[in-house]
Amino acid sequence: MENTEKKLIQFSGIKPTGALTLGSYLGAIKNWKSMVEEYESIFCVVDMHSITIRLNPAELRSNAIEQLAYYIAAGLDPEKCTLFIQSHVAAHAELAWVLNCYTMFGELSRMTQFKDKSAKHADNINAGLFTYPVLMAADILLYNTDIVPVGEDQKQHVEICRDIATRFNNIYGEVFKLPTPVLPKVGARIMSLSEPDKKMSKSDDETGCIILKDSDDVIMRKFKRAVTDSDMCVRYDPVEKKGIANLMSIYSSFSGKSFDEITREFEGQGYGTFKAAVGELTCDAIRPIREEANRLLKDKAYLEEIYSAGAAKAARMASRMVDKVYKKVGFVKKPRLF
Ligand code: ATP
Ligand code: LTN
Repeated sequence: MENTEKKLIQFSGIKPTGALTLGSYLGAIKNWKSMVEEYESIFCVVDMHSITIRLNPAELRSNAIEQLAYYIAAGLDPEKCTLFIQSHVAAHAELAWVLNCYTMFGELSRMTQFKDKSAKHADNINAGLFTYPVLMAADILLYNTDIVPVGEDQKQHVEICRDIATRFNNIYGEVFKLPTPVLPKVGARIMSLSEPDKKMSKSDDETGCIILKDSDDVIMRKFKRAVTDSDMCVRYDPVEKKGIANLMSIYSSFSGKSFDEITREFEGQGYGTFKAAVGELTCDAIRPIREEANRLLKDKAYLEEIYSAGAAKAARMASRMVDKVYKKVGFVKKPRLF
């Protein structure tokens, strides 16, 4: 018998501030893909979140399209997922404004990402950087989202989203569903290859960060230069052996092998052999994605079709929530404008 039960909803997004990294692939996209059959899936290219830092407009536009191509190439089938660009669905900005008025200055001041980014961009601590988690809460709450698959650094933002939703619900009744952050078991925090006590991040150093666009040669070179230790034993110890623990997480994430299995596999072998093995596994996993993304990028009309259909579907879902929220806070019912 056909299962007619409604699926739970997963929603997530990535900023098109640069090329996608191995960190966002293992921490987010790979996990999204593993849940597409089980959940109704909505994935967004969050371009509005990207302008809290100064970016070249042409670059932002091409990053957004490229990111969409990578979503599809990584296996997020547009027939099974709603894929869209955030700025195409006005409801995100509309709900974000309302939620701004239900979010406290104090709670936003405690956000780790705000503290980190304002230290890094001390000359441009704009209000958008501060209220960034409110827009993210709007993204999530618009779609009655059940789960938000993200890397570890975003867990705090999903938690503040729950706090904002709870505050609103306590005043107006059960308007928002409370979302749960879902982190991958391995790979929730991939570290930089050159500075293994820092998160791998597209806005940081080039040698420590693998981007999905990197050629096999570049990927192998970056792994060969990865910072390790002088102990020469492939053993999982994220405190004393950060570099090796990070490489083991990458290897485990791609192979599905446990840390013990990996230790046994590389027993008595030098770090050189292990680094090359992690590099090869990464190349084998990423190569087909890169090739498919390059193929898709030659067909701009197809990509436009996907993001247009995605935005139309997302806008239909999101406008229902905006209408409900506007009514709750006391706005006059919107007339039909055209
Ligand atoms: P930026 O450097 O511009 O802040 P970023 O490289 O951290 O960006 P995001 O766009 O912020 O990437 O992240 C996209 C998603 O990937 C989020 O869910 C985030 O938690 C996850 N993610 C990013 N980097 C990593 C990482 N190094 N390890 C695990 N998950 C990550
Ligand atoms: N803040 C996230 C990106 C993001 C997001 C979202 C993730 C924006 N809106 C909604 C999950 C759900 C980041 O910086 N990576």
